[in-house]
Amino acid sequence: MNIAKFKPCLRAAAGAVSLFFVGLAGAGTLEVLVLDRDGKPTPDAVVIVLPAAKGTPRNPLAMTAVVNQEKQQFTPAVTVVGVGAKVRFTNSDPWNHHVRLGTPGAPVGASDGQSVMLEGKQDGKPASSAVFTMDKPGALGAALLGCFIHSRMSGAVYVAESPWTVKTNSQGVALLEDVPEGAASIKVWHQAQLVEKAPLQVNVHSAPAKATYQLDVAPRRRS
Ligand SMILES: [Cu+2]
Repeated sequence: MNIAKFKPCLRAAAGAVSLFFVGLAGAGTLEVLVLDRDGKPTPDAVVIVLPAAKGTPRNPLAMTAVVNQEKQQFTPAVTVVGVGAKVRFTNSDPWNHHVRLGTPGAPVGASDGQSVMLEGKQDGKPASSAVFTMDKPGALGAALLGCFIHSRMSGAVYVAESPWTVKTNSQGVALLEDVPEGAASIKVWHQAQLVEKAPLQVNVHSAPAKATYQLDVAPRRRS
């Protein structure tokens, strides 16, 4: 931006202009729309923004989270946390479930995976739960959730390698705030996208920017 252009304004309304410059504190908002192979908005994709400049978003990543097992589903389906976060799994169904934490690419039941069986909830008793500490960031550290009894149960916990990591909403949109101005790359993680795609390069300004990222797959929707 050319500061010289604003000199007349500075003289005219110094107060208003200084407010304007506070707004340009070197960060912007980025709205990322994730589409599947067929161009449909994709919920529960994890958008990771890696800015070249340093900064800190106002809202830090969650260091605790709860994933519920109810109606034979992990809810929420995808959880984004910071490195070292403690995630509690609670079985609210009346029947038993496993919490299986698989590593992407590893066969089910591989020895490096962790699992625990949570007994079904009985009337008048608290639901059984277990806490896992999530300490491996990035795609290789993502925990793919499953249950040995109910094969349709799936989900994921993504441990963010960047403080700008947000999952897409039901409209396939992730809103990232306080992204430092300048160059940034956008990566998208989705459980169904097995081959990592090249990051998208964007330039973040103080004005809200939009970007679209298309996956190579059409993930199955949750019923
Ligand atoms: Cu189960």
